[in-house]
Amino acid sequence: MLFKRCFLASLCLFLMFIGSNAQDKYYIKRVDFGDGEILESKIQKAARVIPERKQYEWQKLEMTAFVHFGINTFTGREWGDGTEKPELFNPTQFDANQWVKTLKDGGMKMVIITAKHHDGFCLWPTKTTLHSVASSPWRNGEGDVVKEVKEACDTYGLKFGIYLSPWDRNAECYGNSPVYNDFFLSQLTELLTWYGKIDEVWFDGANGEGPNGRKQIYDWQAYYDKIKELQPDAVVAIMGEDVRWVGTETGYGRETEWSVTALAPGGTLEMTTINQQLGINAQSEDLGSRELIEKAEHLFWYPAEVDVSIRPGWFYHENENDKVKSLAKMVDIYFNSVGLNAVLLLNVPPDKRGLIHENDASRLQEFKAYLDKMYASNLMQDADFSKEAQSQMIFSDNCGEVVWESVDIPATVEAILPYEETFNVIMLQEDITKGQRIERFRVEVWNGDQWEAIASSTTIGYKKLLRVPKITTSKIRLVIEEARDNAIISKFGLFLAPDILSDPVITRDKEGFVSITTETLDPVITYTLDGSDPLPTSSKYTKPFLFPKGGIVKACAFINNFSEKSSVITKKFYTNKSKWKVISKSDELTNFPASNAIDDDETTMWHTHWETNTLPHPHHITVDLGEKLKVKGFYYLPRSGDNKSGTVFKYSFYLSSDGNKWEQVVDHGEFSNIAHNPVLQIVEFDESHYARYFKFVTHQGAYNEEWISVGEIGIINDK
Ligand code: FUL
Repeated sequence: MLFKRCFLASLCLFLMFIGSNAQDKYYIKRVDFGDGEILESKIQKAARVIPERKQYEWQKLEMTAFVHFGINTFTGREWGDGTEKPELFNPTQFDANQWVKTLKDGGMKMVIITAKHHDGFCLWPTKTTLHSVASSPWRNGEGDVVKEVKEACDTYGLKFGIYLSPWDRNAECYGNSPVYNDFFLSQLTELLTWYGKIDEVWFDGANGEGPNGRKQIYDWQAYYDKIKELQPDAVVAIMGEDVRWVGTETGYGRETEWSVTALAPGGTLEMTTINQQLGINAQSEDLGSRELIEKAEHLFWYPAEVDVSIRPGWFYHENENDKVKSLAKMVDIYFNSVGLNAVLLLNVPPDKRGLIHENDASRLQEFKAYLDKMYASNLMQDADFSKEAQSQMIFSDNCGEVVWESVDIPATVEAILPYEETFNVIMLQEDITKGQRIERFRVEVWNGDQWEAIASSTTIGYKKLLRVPKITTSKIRLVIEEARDNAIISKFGLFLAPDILSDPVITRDKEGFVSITTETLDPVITYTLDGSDPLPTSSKYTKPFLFPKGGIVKACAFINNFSEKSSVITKKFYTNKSKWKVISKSDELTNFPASNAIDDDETTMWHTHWETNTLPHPHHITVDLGEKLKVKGFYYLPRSGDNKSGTVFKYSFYLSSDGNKWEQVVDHGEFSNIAHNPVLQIVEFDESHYARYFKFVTHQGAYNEEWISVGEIGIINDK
């Protein structure tokens, strides 16, 4: 049997790290090239950059949880501005055990809590500021969220990490650099000494202060030194030296994901200078190609972490209870994070009660059940390797696991299964304790006559998962086409992942007709309009129906006589826009007129001039609703697709009943975090207003561009 369990894992790991082969030189975490070093020699070295032990331990966690909880949970915002009163923080049923148990049941191996977000409110009774739980009514000011979460993690055997935002919108000393650095170091010291072992420290790179804001020069080196002194086994993420932000908040990593990067880790001057010279940052598509290595003077083991929220926002918002990601989406994210050589950091934000909401909890359970079912049987378990494979690979025992090292590149590993098997997932892993080496590979199956390629890709790294259409065979082979040095494979697995029904898609046209579609063949789609979950007995969808006033449509697709169903998909529609008219706008491109912003079609947009004749902010659009409505808020939907150029960050919003006299309802508001998470923005006013006209004025773009783009803009009406 080729795949045995490793019972002496820790002992073996130690042996692996000191290296069994003395002539092999490895570079732990960093390699520096000599002047004029040729590419071949650089590539040889690149193949031998290996993780630090703590980075390797972290990588093996695969799935970790983020918990965004704090003052924003109670104000409904994504970024607080630091003026929130601590009295607002008052969860009524706070239960850290419920969080950690729910996350563990969802397959998570670590919990990272937002000890302090950008608003500066501390979830532990810090001595550095009064802006903390100690000034809140929760547990009469005696509570400590960090302590309770850490204790729950210990109870359930999960690792524990802290998020501490460097950007602090409350601290008075923020911007007075030496003073704030001391303040921040004191906060860090408390967190790193009061709660026992900390496994990850997460330093957010977000800093929203504008050109007139307070500019803080962070002393990153002092922060790193403090962590090394107090918690040497903790990995430091994002603005840290051990774990890299994958570059988006979508849940999707790169197909080519190198853990050995030219991107220099951390925020120190040395590292930022290296990155500036190479013209790269965490969001660059290429961080490790041969072309880049040719230019680079150093390489680093700097692996990717994919952070994404189970809901659209990072914090809990009641109006997102029905927007918890579907099972199909969660599984897709899994394959595109863990399956693309990254660690998944999935955010699950507790609600105002201080509990993980039922909807998130049940999705996590479904997700874990799905993965368990998929991994239940590795169809390669009893495979034999052909003679040819054995001549091309050296098989050796690595702590009870068989690893194979190719004697050359290209190399082919042909495996023969005892029986014909059906699979749709291929899993490959490199032994990263010896580096990440593979640059291109393909997988082929024997179709009775010849070898047929069923999948191909570039990097593998710690783990690569490839989804393929279901295939039945007893002969499969891996062809390693290109690698930086001999390839070392630690696992080759085949699995049968259960089918998931595609989610129904609910849309409404400008006239107010709702359509529900799905990619699933021969489904029965049922729907409700009263907020309840659709059952087999609910209204059956057969053709578009009129729904002009808006409300909630929920839909579910069933197959096999209702024995299998999709996730329930919810879509909220506001009053329809058929009577709306744009009566004034600052600018528009002919192909992207302002009217596209109110056509109820998310795929069209309003875009102002951007290449030539660009006009600066403010831009504006004024809309006549055609009737007087009770308006309790508005929404802004960024343009659809991956390109989010022109997304708006700062805006003002006005209402009027006659189009002449205007009331400013929001003065210089911000769509917090929209640059990294450009999802639907819902702004609810403190009170409703009767109005027939609205005006939306922009002041700043999310990417500091002068032009703007708007997928849709609309009002939220009170009926
Ligand atoms: C971002 C922050 O601005 C968001 O609020 C969130 O905390 C996310 C994980 O990181 O940079």
